[in-house]
Amino acid sequence: MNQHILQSALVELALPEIRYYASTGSTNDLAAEWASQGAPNLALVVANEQTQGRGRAGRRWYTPAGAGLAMSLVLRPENLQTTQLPQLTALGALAVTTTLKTDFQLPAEIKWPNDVLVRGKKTCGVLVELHWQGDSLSHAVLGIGVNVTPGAVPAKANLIFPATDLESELNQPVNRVELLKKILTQLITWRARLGSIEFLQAWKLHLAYMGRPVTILRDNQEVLKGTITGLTKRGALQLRNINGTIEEVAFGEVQLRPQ
Ligand code: BT5
Repeated sequence: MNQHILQSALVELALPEIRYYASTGSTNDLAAEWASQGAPNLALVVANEQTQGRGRAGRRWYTPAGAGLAMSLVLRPENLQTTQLPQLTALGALAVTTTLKTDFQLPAEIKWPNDVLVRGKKTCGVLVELHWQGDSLSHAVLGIGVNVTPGAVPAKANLIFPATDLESELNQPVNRVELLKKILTQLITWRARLGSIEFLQAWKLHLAYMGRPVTILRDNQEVLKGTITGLTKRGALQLRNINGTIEEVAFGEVQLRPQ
């Protein structure tokens, strides 16, 4: 992977600008910095390695050199409605899930709110960061990390949930640039449908643990237990608790575990 290869492979997508880095701290940081200097909507940052890759709530995301995909897209508010902001994480997860299902025939699912699982193991994580100027959104950065080769999967001691990579699940090599192109193609398609019924239905269709009992944790403390029944219009998770009452979990710093 290099700047030239990326640029020629992605030419059909007509992205305004692409920046490739052999190694960087976090692509989300680079995209945010670039956005603050005027990067256009859909400006793309890709790195071969991240040394300070981030998950949510200060957790780490591992991207060793040559083993995964690490990318961040700048999204500009003039192209976004406030009600759509919580769905940006789903946009990333849906783009990866539909790519894995359609182009690789893998049984991919979305572990609400931000993970993509293959056969119950985490293969991808999404991190959306919103940057505000006072009350108005300056830009959003949508970051996606995908494990491509076994080298991308951290040691068990560093994991809070089982993980895997695409090559192990497929038992064949995966070209990272082609994978990136497919994910971005899906992302651009779903981006145009953000907030639509079709978007919500696809998200729901790919939800992991639908109809199954799960536990919701916040800061490692159990906050709710119930059976997943679906999603609200805005994308909050719906659970039926032990009393039969439907409760909603709004997007936030929560973690979901199967029981
Ligand atoms: C995420 O957070 O899953 C969001 C990950 C987003 C990464 C992308 S890469 C491009 C962009 N630039 C960044 O700096 N970040 C984004 P969370 O749900 O908080 O999960 C974090 C947890 O996942 C960690 O605490 C580990 O247990 C686990 N983890 C870390 N690296 C992993 C990997 N490569 N594969 C599977 N699990 C991993």
